[in-house]
Amino acid sequence: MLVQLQPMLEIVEAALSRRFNVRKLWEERWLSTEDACRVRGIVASGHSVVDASLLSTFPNLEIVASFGVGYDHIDAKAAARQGVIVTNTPDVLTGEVADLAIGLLIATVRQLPQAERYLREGKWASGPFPLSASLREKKVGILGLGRIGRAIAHRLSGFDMALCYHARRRHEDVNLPYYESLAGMAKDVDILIVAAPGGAETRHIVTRPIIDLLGPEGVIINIGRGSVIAELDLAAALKEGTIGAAGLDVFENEPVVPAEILDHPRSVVLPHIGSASVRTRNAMGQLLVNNLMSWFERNEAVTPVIESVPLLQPGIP
Ligand code: 8YV
Repeated sequence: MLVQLQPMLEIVEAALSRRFNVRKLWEERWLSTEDACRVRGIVASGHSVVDASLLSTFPNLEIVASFGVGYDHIDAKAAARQGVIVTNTPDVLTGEVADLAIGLLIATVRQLPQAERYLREGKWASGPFPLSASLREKKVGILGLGRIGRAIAHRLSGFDMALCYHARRRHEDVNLPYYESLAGMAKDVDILIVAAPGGAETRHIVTRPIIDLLGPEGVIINIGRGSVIAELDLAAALKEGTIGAAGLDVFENEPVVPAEILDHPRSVVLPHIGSASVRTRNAMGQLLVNNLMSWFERNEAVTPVIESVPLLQPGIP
């Protein structure tokens, strides 16, 4: 038996119910102890918290299959201690999220949503839209050089802009300037693109001093996780003008967006749509289903997260 924590795409739910006995936890709210013992898999998505206490409710749990690449909502270490593997949906969304980062970057710097609103509000007849900032001759720093950070760098390499990155370690196979310190990079760049995953290690690594180093013309783009940026610091920096603009697809307490960010004339805000195309969400759903099928048919996972890999190696109990 599987328990599903939240509603999912119809085609994912249909594929799951064709193959498995699925219980929808948000509808039932409660399972008998007998049923809890029958649960062998959890189907989770980006917002369903899977902590040690939930994991321990299911003594015969084998797998948590999550919809999305980020899994900061799942305690993967606690799962590993319980012998439970966790899978996510990497790769299939990389290009989509990187495309969105580029769109958000251009929209923020060239003020595309603001210009469109100007036209729709009938203001064009009374004069041209005010001139925007420019991407030309700007230096971009990417925070986080995982799959998505790399795909953003790849796209930006065609933009004729200076690029660099900060990550936990230097990536020897990448020919871009590396900054060991985030502050060092923030001091040198005009635009900071956050492509780092969420979780305890990256929580609030972008705080007011880092934001201020970008300067009053500086721009921050976030398509990683809202928790990476101390959001109230960003709101204050925007209000006080120590940073120029922000383009955000992710927030600390989604779907809540602080009023100071929402109301700022140079903020561009999106409702976490990085991977949200029909094509990519279907591919993510298919990968989630493949992980479950492969686990229950062959005891193999297609895309286990790093914390689960030791559990899948033969010889390790
Ligand atoms: C989804 C994401 O919005 O993959 C991720 O980590 O943040 C997004 O692709 C989310 O997973 C939907 O549940």
